[in-house]
Amino acid sequence: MVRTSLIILTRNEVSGMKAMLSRIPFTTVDEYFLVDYRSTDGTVELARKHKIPVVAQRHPGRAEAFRIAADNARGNYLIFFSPDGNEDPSDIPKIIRLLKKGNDLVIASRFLPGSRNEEDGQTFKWRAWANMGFTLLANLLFNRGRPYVTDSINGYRGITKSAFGKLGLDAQGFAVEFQMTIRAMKAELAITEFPTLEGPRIGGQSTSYAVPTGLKFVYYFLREIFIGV
Ligand SMILES: Nc1nc2c(ncn2[C@@H]2O[C@H](COP(=O)(O)OP(=O)(O)O)[C@@H](O)[C@H]2O)c(=O)[nH]1
Ligand SMILES: [Mg+2]
Repeated sequence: MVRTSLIILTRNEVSGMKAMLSRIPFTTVDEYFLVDYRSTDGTVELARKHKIPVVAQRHPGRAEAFRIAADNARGNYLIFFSPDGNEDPSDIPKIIRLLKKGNDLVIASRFLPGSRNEEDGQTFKWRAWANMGFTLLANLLFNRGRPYVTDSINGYRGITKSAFGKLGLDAQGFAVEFQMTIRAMKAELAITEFPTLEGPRIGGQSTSYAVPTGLKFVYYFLREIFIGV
């Protein structure tokens, strides 16, 4: 029986994949596959060489990748992992444990005591500050009276397939995690976090550019207000 599905999200991530392959605890999940958007750097070939099934994505964006992943996954628990170096693969069993305990959404947080985020040690932590601002607003508007969520946008997370289906996520690109968190708050799902250690990117390049991504966040945030509960 397939209960846990590990989904690896890639868009030209061959260096990170090479570094992560031996560290991903594949034996702790029931199935795993890659959702890849048109990588041209050997990511897909590397995955195939290691017998990792590949689902090819036609339209770009993490949101689209999440939806394709949920359509293809056979498990009740979906774990999203990005092999770009930022995410610590040894957290995967923690996410599974917390889902199996009955949580609907489990987020690896870069802002809880004991965690680390990529910008720690820098004077200007633009990304972290923007994240904290969006996260504060999401909590104030949509999460009243419930435990504070500290990292509403981290992509490193797990969710039950049924919760994923209920949320009807229709965001585009990098806003999907933020929309997922807000809608989980609105639906009063059980959300929990645990501290994670964010590592530096390994090779490749981020395609999340601060200004367009930030504007998307503002748009989707306002949209959630207008849509209502
Ligand atoms: N499947 C899929 N993965 C993507 C897409 N865009 C980015 N990714 C992956 O998502 C992860 C995070 O992307 P990245 O650009 O590093 O964003 P950042 O971590 O927020 O800077 C990486 O593993 C990327 O390879 C996409 O359109 N489809
Ligand atoms: Mg990243």
